[in-house]
Amino acid sequence: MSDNSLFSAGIKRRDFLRLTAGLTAMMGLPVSMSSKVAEAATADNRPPVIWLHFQECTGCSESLIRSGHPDTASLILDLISLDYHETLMIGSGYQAEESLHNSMKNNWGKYILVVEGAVPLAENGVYCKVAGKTAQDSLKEVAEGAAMVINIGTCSSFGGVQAAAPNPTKAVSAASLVKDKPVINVPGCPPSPYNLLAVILYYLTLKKLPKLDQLNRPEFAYGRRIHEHCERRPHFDAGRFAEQFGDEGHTLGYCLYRLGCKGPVTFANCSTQRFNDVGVWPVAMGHPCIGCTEPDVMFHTSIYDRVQIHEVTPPDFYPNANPSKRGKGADPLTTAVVGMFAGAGIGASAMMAKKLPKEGEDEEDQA
Ligand code: FSX
Ligand code: SF4
Ligand code: F3S
Repeated sequence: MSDNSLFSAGIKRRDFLRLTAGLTAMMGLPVSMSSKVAEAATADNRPPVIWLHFQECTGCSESLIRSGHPDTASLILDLISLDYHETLMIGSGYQAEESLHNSMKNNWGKYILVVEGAVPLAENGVYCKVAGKTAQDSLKEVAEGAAMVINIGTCSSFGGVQAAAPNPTKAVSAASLVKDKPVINVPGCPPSPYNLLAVILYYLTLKKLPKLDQLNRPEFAYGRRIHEHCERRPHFDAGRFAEQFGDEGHTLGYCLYRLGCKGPVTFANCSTQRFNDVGVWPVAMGHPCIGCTEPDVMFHTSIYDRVQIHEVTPPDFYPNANPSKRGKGADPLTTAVVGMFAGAGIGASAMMAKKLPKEGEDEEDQA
């Protein structure tokens, strides 16, 4: 893709540069790399991508193609050569199969395989077949010639809803079946399209995978808990909780922990990156996080159950308790005090509580 085709696709240069600068920061790269990222995004070396669908709801693809401004979908689709995608391609039947096999043959060892959905193993995989082949066989065949495998969504990363008890089709993650290729998981149900875009851009810019966590997720996107950067966090620390949907606390934007929010045990960047450029994410909309990026949370615990808080990490904006160390992050004492209070379920550190307005008091009254 050339620079011109990207901009003629309706993406304004200023928006594009702003986006690549933001993505550079999100990927944990120095700002000086921003021009390299923009260069990689406009270079003429689109990697071929084969996108397979197994057991899922197509929400991952939906989330991608319905992304906002600048149009993330256009960006991703312009960055890659999407040779096969069952729901987006125009061709069907034998024509579609031919395009899959041509792409594999012409790009053997070089294409990126994106997998959406889990793989059922019960009864020889009969519960998910495309073109007469089971999901398991298709995955094996296409993964063999791939340079790397990106599992998009929680179903392909961890099994998702299909693998929830009693798991009648014996669904497993695609990640668990691919053993001899670099695998990167981009979970979320659905995942943020920015995370897929950032993974592809990182790979195109640096020709390697980003640093991964123990669940093969890119650390730049899944390295921190939702809870650390949640706008409702001061309410958690102050012990102010919504007790029921629609009650006063809920209306006032209090913490959703008691409604079952899984933010304290969920690693993802929803609270910072947000979705679709309109600044929303589930918790901002008043819905508790359901832990959709974690293997053992969503569909494994009920939505309204409260998670155990073992370790409370203070948000970045906490002042340091030790004045001589201010500006260097929270010291262990601050962390311990915050953790002790929150862990005991009695609300926040006195420090934060002092800073927050009391019930019925305006913030301005505090100043
Ligand atoms: Fe759906 Fe994707 Fe959830 Fe799964 O997203 S949004 S069920 S992660 O595979 O289509
Ligand atoms: Fe935000 Fe949920 Fe943490 Fe409350 S428990 S601060 S709503 S992430
Ligand atoms: Fe999922 Fe929680 Fe984010 S439910 S979309 S990880 S806020």
